Amino acid sequence: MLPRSAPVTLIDAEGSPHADDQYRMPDADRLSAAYAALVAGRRINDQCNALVRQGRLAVYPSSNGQEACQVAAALALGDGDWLFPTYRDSVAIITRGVTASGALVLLRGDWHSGYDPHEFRVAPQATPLATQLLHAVGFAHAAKLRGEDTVVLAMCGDGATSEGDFHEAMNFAAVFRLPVVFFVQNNEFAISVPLSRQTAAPSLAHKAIGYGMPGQRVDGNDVAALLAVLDEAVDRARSGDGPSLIEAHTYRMLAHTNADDDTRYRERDAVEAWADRDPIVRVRAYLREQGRLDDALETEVAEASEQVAGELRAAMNADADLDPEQLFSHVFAERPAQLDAQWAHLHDELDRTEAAS
Ligand SMILES: Cc1ncc(C[n+]2csc(CCOP(=O)(O)OP(=O)(O)O)c2C)c(N)n1
Ligand SMILES: [Mg+2]
Repeated sequence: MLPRSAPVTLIDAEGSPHADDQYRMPDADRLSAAYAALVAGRRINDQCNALVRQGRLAVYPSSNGQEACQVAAALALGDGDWLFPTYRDSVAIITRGVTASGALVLLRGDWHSGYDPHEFRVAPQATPLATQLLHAVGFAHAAKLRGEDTVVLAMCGDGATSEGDFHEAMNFAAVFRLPVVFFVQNNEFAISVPLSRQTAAPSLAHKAIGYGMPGQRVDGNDVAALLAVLDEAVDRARSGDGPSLIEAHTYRMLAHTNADDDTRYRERDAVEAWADRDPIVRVRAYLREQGRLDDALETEVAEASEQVAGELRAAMNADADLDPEQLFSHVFAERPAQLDAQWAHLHDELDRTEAAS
C-alpha cells in the first residue's frame, strides 16, 4: 500500500525510457494521441491566458506545465466513466471531448455549465475546494448500488487535501470499496501557500494508508508514467478492489490565476528549473527517437491545435447574449424589499439606456 519513495517515471526529462519493474510503457499509438492532446492543451492554455487579458474570460486558472496530468486523467478513463474536475482542469475536460468554447463558458462568467455533464460524463468544474470529491464518491456509490461498472476519477490540488471534505471522501470511498481514483495534482502551491506549509506527511500519497487504500506517487510531467499508474488504479476500481490515491508531482508554471502576482512569494529560479522538465518536450523526444514522430506530423498536430485555438477565440470574442434580469432569478422564492429596490434601480437604468440609444 505504501507509495514509492520516488515518483514513478517511464520517460525521463531527456526523453529516454526509464525501466520500471511494475509499470509498463504505454504503446506508441497511445503516446502519439497523448502528444497531440498535450500540444492542443498547451495551445488552449496560452489562448486562455491571452483571452483573460483581453477581458474575454473573467478568470483563467491555467494548467501550463500540468498538461500531462490533464491529458492522462482524460485518456485513462473509458467512455462510460466519469470525471470530476476542478477550476484548473479545463484541458482535461476538453481532452475528454467537450468543445473548448463549451468548457470555458463557466470561466467566462456564465452561471451555467457550458456543456451537458451527462453527454460527456464530466461533472461541472468545482471551485469550492474538495467538494467535487464528495460528489464523486456519492456518484460512485450510486453506480455501485446500481450494479454499473462505472469508474469515477476525481481531481484535486495539493491544497485541497487539507480540507475536511477530502478526509470524508477518502474514508467513505475506502470503507465502501468504491470505484474511485483520487488524483491529486501536487503543483507545490495553493495560491501563495507552499506545500511545506500544507502538510507534514512524507508525501500526499502517504495519506492513503490511513484510510486503507493504496497510494502512489508519479512524475506529473511524464505522460507515459501517468497513464500507466492511472490505468492500474482505474483497473483496480473497475474490478471491485476499491479506491486509490495517486499523487502527481508537477508544478504550476504561472501565477494561480490572472488575479495573482506570484513574484511576491516565489523565486524565478525555481520556476525556471521546472521549465527543463516540460511535459511536452520529453514525450516529443521519446516519440521522435522511436521513429513515431517527424516534422510532418508535428506540423499537422500544431495546425490542429491552431484550429482549436481559433475556434475558441471566435466563440469568446462574440458578445454573450446576457439578460440582466437573470441576476434576480432563483435567489429567493419571494423577493425581499431590498432586492425589489435593486430590481427597480436596474429597470430604471435599462429604460434610460434604451431611451438614449
Ligand atoms: C473551500 C474553499 N476554501 C478556499 C477557497 C479559495 N481558494 C481557491 S483556489 C485555492 C488554492 C487551492 O490550491 P490547490 O488545492 O493546491 O489547487 P491549485 O489551485 O494549485 O490547482 C484556495 C485556497 C476555495 N475556493 N474553496
Ligand atoms: Mg496546488
